[in-house]
Parts: sequence; structure tokens; C-alpha cells
Amino acid sequence: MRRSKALITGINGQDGSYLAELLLAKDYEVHGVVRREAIEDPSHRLTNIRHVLDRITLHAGSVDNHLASYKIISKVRPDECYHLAAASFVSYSLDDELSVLSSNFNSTHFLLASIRELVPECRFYFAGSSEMFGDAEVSPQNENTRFNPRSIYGISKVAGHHLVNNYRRHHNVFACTGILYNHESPRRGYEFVTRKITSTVAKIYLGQANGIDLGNLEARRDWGYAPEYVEAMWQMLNSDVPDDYVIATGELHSVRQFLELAFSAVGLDYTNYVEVRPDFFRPDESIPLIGDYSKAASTLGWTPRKKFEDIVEEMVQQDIQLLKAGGMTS
Ligand code: GDR
Repeated sequence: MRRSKALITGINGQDGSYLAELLLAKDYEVHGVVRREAIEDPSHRLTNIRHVLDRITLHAGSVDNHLASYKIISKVRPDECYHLAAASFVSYSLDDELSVLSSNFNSTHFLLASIRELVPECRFYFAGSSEMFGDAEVSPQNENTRFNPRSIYGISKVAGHHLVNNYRRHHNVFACTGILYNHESPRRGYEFVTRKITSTVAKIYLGQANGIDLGNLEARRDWGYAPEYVEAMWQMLNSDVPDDYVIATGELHSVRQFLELAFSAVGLDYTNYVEVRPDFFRPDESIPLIGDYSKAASTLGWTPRKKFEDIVEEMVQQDIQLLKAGGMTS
């Protein structure tokens, strides 16, 4: 029997790399899209997928270029396409605003248009986000909650989601949006608050830093474990009907709780190391983003498993090992 073929955009990101591992374990032929500079310099840039490079096929190109997307889809002819590449840091700066919307929206559009024309039977996963709910009107949120994005990033994800729905309804593409809440791991980017904390805790513990500057310690998030969230992506594309799903833990924790656990994992008291910087604060986040994943549980059989405390512990320990091995890049 022919092996199923999957194409992952953003394969070197946190989610892309875990998804590649999951699909390889399921005997997929795995293809990934990365920027040309990364292929030219794999030892420095492809850190998250270095261990599977001999088992996957990489394609150089930028998915916010229509011709590049078209060529890659035409060459690979995937059975499943997971579109994870995006500007994913929630920024409120004007410079970022101008590029985030067009690149996040266009990349989704170019892929869907290429799939529709070249491989209409290919199943498509779109990485949606809890930021689509933004200033949510209710808490917890589910698939029926009204979108109210508060950032251009959130707007770009709502726009992409509408496009996905349009292709599903009008062009018969099996396309799904996963509305994923924050999900973390030792492969999280250093700019996100969890990894910023665990990488700095490792540095403090090993005598390479003295403290950490943070924004609002009372900000709360629904933090899950990334390897489990990529399982949900696969389950969505392998169910009977295309649909959208909230993927979350249904639990809220504050940045302060994360800090406390991360520092205590190395026997330190966070209050001696933290400086709160009001200029790092985001606009008001009074109604918390917390996800109701009951549809994913009943339809896909997906549930979150790893506990918050264990995620923090794993991230701190891994960062200590990484720093000792000289592999920390930030
Ligand atoms: P988020 O993740 O914006 O929720 O988006 P991030 O880790 O950046 O922020 C989480 C919360 O922590 C507060 N915070 C800080 N955040 C950062 N980055 N740095 C700080 O110093 C700091 N201090 C406090 C923030 O205000 C916020 O409340 C992530 C991304 O992965 C998106 O791509 C994804 O769509 C959503 O999660 C779901």
C-alpha cells in the first residue's frame, strides 16, 4: 500500500517538529517547507528537526509567495497539508501589524487555492488560535463563541478561519481549523513567556544570568502540552467530517504561578529575581481565555493529559541540559 504523504509548513517550529515525529511514527512520508536560508545552513537553523532530517524531505520556499506554494503542492501532491507557518508572536507594534495580516492570510489563501486546483482531495489543517476570541465575551469559550480579536494576529487568524470555512463549504475541500490555546514544551520559542522564564531560570541556576524582566504577572493563560496538541491536528484530519475544534486544557494559571514553579524547580525563590516592567504589559485581558474542549473530547476522543506542574518541570530541566550542552540559542 502507498504511504500517506503529509506536507507541513512551519515544520521546524515547535508544533511542526512534534507533528513530523508523530507522522513518521505513523509511517507517513513527511515533507516540510522551510525558508531557503534554513536549508543552506541546517546545523544552525533547523534545531527542532535535526534529529529527523534523514527521514523527511524539505522544500525551500516561502508560503506567502503564491508561485512557491503552487510549485510545492504540485511537486509533493500531499494527502494531508498542515499549515502551521505563521507570524505567531502576538505583537501590538505598528511595524508588525502591517506585515502579519497579509502574510498570515495570503499564505493560507495560496495553499488552499493550490490544493483546490491541483489536489482537491488533500485534507487541510489550519492553525487557528484562542486569540481569535481575543476580548472574549464569555469564559470559557467553545466553537460557538463569537470571535472578537484584539490584535492584528488574532484578526489574521479569524480571516484565515473564514477562508477555510469558505473552501470547505463552497469548494468541497476537507479543511479544519484547530482553535488551539497556548501550548508549551522545551521547543517553545524563546520570546514566549513560558520559555523566556524557563531558559532564564536555567541561566540563573548555572550562574549565567541575574534576573528576569517580565510584564503582567497576573496575566492568566490556558497552558497545555504541545506534543498532545499535534495529536489533535492529526485526529481532525482523520475524522469522518471536516470541522473546527477548540483544543485546550480548561485550566487557568497565572504567569506568577508559572514563575513560582519554575524557580522552585531549582530551589530558588522567584521574588528575588523578577523585575516587573509596566512597559511590557499588554492591553487589558480581563476576561480570561480558557477553552472548553468538550467537542474534541466527544468527537475525536482527544483530552489533555500532562499536568501544568509537569510541563514547567520538564521545560526547566531540559533548558538546564541544553545550556550545559552549549545548545541554547537565546
Ligand atoms: P500569547 O503567548 O500571547 O498568549 O500567544 P505569550 O507567551 O507571549 O504571552 C502569554 C501571557 O504572558 C504575559 N506576559 C508576557 N509575555 C511575554 N511574551 N513576555 C513577557 O515578558 C511577559 N510578561 C507577561 C502576556 O501578557 C500574556 O498574557 C501564544 C502564541 O503561541 C500565539 O501564537 C498563540 O496563538 C496563542 O498563544 C494561543
